[in-house]
Amino acid sequence: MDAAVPLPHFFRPIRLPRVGSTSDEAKRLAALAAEEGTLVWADEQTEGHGRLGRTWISPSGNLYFSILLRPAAPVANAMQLTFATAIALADVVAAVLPATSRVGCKWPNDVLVDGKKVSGILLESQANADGLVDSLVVGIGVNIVSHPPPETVMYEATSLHAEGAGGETAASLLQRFCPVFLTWYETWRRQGFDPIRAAWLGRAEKLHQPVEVRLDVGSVAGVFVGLDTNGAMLLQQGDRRRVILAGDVFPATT
Ligand code: BT5
Repeated sequence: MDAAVPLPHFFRPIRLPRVGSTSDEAKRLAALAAEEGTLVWADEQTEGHGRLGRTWISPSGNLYFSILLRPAAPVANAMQLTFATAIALADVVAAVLPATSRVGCKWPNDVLVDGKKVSGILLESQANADGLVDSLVVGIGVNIVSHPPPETVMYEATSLHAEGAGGETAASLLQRFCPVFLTWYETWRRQGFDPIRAAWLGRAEKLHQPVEVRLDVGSVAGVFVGLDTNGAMLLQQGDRRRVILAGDVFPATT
């Protein structure tokens, strides 16, 4: 790690010029008993991925890193940390952009600037025999200097430089992010999901608006009315309230 990038003691950084995926590397280290706080940061990824094995486009100049956590929590609750991570990122992104930028959180795992995706988050957990978390890897990609063109992504992308934060680098953003993340992680450990959910809803994109959620198979439409106690999306369809566990949210088409 650069001496120029001091991080709180919690973090145990490992910097690589290039790797397949920082999350795959963090999972490999987790299996070798690496400690909580291990942080794998790469300048470039050759096999960066998102949910469902989708590609995360990862040229050099942007930020790619993964944090290994070992919270003493049921694995079912661990996904709540997606929201803690998104709030921390949104706080940091908002702090470096012009005050006129609208920084929002899109369910479940994106940070948007004026409706465009600047960052993606991927949580991958491993449970022990009791259903508790053995390891949890939080993978984060932030577009700093460049972003993919519209024809290559399913949701319009942007970068910090494109949005007016031309002075930021991968290192400077990582340095800003780590202490903020740690504060939210501590809040979650001490107080549970409620404060995280409230903060996330305060930045939620499309809350109380009609949306279309594309599922594994097919899609559903409704009004996005909130999050349940584990972070699932609550979708109101007339008198019926549906709980959506996974999907991709788009503005309603009708
Ligand atoms: C995500 O997945 O948004 C989570 C991405 C997590 C990436 C980090 S980088 C460090 C760590 N190591 C990894 O291997 N992964 C993590 P999802 O919601 O499934 O969105 C993926 C979709 O976003 C793709 O199918 C593209 O449409 C789009 N996409 C790909 N690269 C992008 C980029 N650089 N910027 C914006 N959108 C992108």
